[in-house]
Amino acid sequence: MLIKVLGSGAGGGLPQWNCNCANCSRARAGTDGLKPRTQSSIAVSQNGEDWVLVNASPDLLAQLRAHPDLQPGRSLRDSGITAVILCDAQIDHVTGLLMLRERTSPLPLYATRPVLDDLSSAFPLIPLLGHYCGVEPHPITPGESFGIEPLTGMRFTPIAIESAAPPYSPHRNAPVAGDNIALLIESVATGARAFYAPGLMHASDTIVTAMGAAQVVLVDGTFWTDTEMIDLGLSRKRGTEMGHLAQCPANDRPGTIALLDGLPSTTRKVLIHINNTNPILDPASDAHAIVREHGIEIAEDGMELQVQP
Ligand code: HKS
Ligand code: ZN
Ligand code: ZN
Repeated sequence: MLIKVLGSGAGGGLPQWNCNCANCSRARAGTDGLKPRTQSSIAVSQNGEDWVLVNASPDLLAQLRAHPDLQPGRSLRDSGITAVILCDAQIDHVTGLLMLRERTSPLPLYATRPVLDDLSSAFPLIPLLGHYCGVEPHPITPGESFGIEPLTGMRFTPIAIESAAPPYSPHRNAPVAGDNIALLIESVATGARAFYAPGLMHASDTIVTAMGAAQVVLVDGTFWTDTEMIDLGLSRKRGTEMGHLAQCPANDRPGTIALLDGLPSTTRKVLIHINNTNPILDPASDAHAIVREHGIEIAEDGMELQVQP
């Protein structure tokens, strides 16, 4: 099973268009080795020809151009992207659906009921796409595994997580189960398993178990500290208030470094959905060194992860 990291950044990417923080300024200038990052999304395939997109970023078209291998070219109008699975309804994870409107058949879209509801009302991408290719909605339920037609031998298990519905959602302040999911992706034939959670606020026992069962874990790398945006004067909210667990411990709770330390040393651990403010993006920073000392990788656009049992 192969995973391609199409985008490794959080919403806004790196550099973020309106940001002049140290990371964005240096990424813009092309100095100091800070690589630009598009907004988070991965593509997964078993056979290298049929791909499922997990989250559809606003940068989708640029990401597809950067990955010609996602284009098998089997007919005059064709794409390797068979279906899209959504982890939530955040703008940085769903806006790319609009970029798929030229499809010649309805887009198979796998998402929870609350996410499909948000995309049918508050941010009505689904009815809107009805005027173009149309959407074939497949409601998914946390805890219930599903398959996707042409991707034989692959199974997907949504796991409910505590995070946050998007700011525009009617359940922003009244969360419901299924607003956010993590995804366990497996190849039934080989036993290869990957865990993907670009937004994670708290690791429940179910989440820890799912991460422990995977050979590759891609997890929320948004913030280095819980107060990162506050400390920079960029927000009044903590990471946890925005649905993101930081790498460092906070509020008497372990951070993602400690969480990943609890996994077997053979597990490949990767931080993804990294915000432009996060010091780990600077290869010369202490934060970067600390993460690497813990055997944790920092996702980059174009990164390929071969998942093997
Ligand atoms: C910046 C943004 C920070 C950022 C925050 C979040 C906030 C919002 C919410 C996020 C993301 C990027 N790039 N989506 O100003 O530096 O309140 O739910 O998900 O991708 S969380
Ligand atoms: Zn985000
Ligand atoms: Zn910045």
